[in-house]
Amino acid sequence: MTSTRLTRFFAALITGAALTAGAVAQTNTDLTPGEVRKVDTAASKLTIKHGDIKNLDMPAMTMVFQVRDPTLLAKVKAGDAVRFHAERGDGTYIVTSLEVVKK
Ligand SMILES: [Cu+2]
Repeated sequence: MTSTRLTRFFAALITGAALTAGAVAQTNTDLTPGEVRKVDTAASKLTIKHGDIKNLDMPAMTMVFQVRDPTLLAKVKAGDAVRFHAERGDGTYIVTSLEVVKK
């Protein structure tokens, strides 16, 4: 590798790392409506009563999700209406993005 190619390689690596958190949401941005039932900050988990999740082929239900980015938990509390995106992973379901629906 020339030094220029090496530089590009590392630039790509850094960019890739920065994008990892949002990458899934970028390729599939389906947002599902839901209502937060419980926020478990210690375990980085959210209980959400959710509508149909098209990308997971899941009907409406109330269930526990793992949260990829624990800082998301600071934005919500029980009773909040939200829209979120979830992915399958590590034998569980992971919320990858979340926004509070303003009333
Ligand atoms: Cu579910």
